[in-house]
Amino acid sequence: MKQALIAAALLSLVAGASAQTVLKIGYATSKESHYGVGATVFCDEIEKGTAGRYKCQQFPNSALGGEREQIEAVQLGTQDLTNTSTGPLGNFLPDVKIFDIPFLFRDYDHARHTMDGPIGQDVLKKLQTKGLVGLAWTENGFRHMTNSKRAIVHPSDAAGLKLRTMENKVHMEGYKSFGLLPTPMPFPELFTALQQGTVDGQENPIPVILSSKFSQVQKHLSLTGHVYSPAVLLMSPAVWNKLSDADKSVFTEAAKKAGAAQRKKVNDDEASGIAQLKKEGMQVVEKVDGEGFRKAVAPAYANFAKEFGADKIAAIQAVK
Ligand code: EAX
Repeated sequence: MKQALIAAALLSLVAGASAQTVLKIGYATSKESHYGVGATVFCDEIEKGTAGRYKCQQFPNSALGGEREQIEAVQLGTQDLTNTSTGPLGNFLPDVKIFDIPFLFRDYDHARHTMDGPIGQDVLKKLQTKGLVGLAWTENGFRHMTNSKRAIVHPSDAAGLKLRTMENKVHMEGYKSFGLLPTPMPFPELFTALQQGTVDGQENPIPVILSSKFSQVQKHLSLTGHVYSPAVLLMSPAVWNKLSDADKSVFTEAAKKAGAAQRKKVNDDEASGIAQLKKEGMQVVEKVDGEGFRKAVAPAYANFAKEFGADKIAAIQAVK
């Protein structure tokens, strides 16, 4: 009897020590891309920090679906984690949409300080009210236009082009003011749409243009930098709520490190990516008429002010 008890206790100890939860994490681009770099740092850190009780299985290249679908799955708890752009996230939590206003952020420092400061952290916390745990802001980057028709220098060059956008109303409204014809479409459909000419162009940060090999299907790249594209590491409350406080801080710290690594990869791609894309045959307009694009979108700011509050927009613009 006693021996049986000891054996049972030993067995459960062994089982406990080896109990391992494998978390599914999905993202749009390749494992080598900025999202993959962030995801890998996160996964390594939680595995280390929990002595192997948690590890990940990664699903790059939109294997688990488009970003809207993945966010929904995380909300439902059928997927544990996603590292996603905020493109469709405003449809879940409207507060996120303010960050999608074209030409809101001056540069990377401004955007990162805003996301890491009280304004960004407040929105990150609010995701909880929509059944999503925002572990940390990561990053997609400033978005630039590509197309198969012509070099874009001024808004007049953009006018009339059919441009794929994310499922994002703020982007669509802003881009209409450039004269573009916005066509929302999930990312996994984009390469084929470009290849078949269903749309003339698209806009994405350099890390996405590089890792998705858009140089194969787009001739022109213009460094418009017309909007900042934040990204976020989202976790399902179904998993989060089961974590001990100690594990929660392991996950949060891991996510912060992931965000830092992802931003560093964005920096590196920005630094070396233009030359690479030229080598792959793209014609690059580096000196875009930024002033012209800013002026074109200025009237739309009246609507943005109505939707988000002029004071909220000004508060972001004032971040140093
Ligand atoms: O998050 O849909 C998009 O254009 C996104 O920028 C891409 O999926 C990476």
